[in-house]
Amino acid sequence: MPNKLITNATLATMQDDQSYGLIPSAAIAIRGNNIEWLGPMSSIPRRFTGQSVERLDCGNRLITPGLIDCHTHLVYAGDRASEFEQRLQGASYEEITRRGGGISSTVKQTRAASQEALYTRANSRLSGLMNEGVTTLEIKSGYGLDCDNEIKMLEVARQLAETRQIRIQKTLLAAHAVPPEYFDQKDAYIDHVCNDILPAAFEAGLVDAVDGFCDEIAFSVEQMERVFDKAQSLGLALKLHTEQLSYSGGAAMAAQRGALSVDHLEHLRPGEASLLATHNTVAVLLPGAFYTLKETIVPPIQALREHKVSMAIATDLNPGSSPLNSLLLAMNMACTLFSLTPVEALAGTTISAAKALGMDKVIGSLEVGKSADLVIWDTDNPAMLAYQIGANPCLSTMISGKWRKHTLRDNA
Ligand code: DI6
Ligand code: FE
Repeated sequence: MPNKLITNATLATMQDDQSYGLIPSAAIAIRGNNIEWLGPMSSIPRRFTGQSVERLDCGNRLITPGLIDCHTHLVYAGDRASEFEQRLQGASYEEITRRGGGISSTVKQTRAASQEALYTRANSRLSGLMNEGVTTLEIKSGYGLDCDNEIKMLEVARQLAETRQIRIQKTLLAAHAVPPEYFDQKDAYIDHVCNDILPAAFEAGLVDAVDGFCDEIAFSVEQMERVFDKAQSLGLALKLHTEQLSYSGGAAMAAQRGALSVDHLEHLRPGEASLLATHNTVAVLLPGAFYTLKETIVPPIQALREHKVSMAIATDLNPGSSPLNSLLLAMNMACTLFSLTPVEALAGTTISAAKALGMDKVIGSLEVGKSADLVIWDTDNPAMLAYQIGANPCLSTMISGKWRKHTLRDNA
């Protein structure tokens, strides 16, 4: 692979979550998979000015780190459009769940689907995200709820990572809902997760982290602690869906165990923000679910900000509470619905999202030594990314030093 030099760029380096880290009239040099140098055009090192270096002039356009969608349920079968209609007639998400709809209805369809069928559907959703500059995403299981089907979902995630030019983190979310065969036996299902599903998926090399849904309609803090005990005994990282529909205390528990992230957080108590800060746990905000469920209680953003908690933003792409196939739109929603600034929104899908996946040593910012994952945008102003609705200014994407989408060159 030839070394590459991208010139005439406006770099938003995103080296921390407080500013864009803008370098105007800049260049960025890539050797192999990594960023080797970046800085002003006036000080490009000589070794990058030779004939053998592949050069690209980007006409002062903006370059950011590759976007990271750190919370998705990308792999599932079917859809829940009929529940959308029921909710519009007044039924709540919880009521639909208690009637046997909700997550259970996707479980039924996902269990019935072949691995190939799941791959085909997930692959087309993945293309939508990748076209907007996503270079890394996380995929959760959680619609199989037994050994074979949870593994089937994670195998699809692995297959996507092998066949598409994308970085994928796999999260086991077996404690997402109670499957029908364990009706009214939540504790027995949690035993099954700890004794069978988690060890089997781990043995198969399919688990980077373990997640759960801590809520009245799902699992209690005590039940999640049992899953986390098992996960930690295997050395796995933790994440938790919590404080989404009601307050449970799950975020405090997860943070105290050093979880990578706690996700949703509409009902987080402002006084708990300091715990997240102390334990370096990222607050993952999911405005697509807030919007879809017409929630009115907003996560305690000001408290998170004051305590300098890293805030990530993700799509939560799933068929029920967030059928949102656009990370740029999630950024826009985070600004309009949660009052994040455009800087916070971009940090939320770059450096803070990398932290939420435990990958911030490798990706998430434009920094010497990190992987050359970047996006060239058809603008010179980073605020445009969160500002526009339904536009896609992504021109070119590079992952690990290799071009993927490359409209800028192809149309030149
Ligand atoms: N919270 C969510 O928003 C998703 N899972 C969860 O625990 C919803 C998943 C679904 O409705 O299918
Ligand atoms: Fe989710």
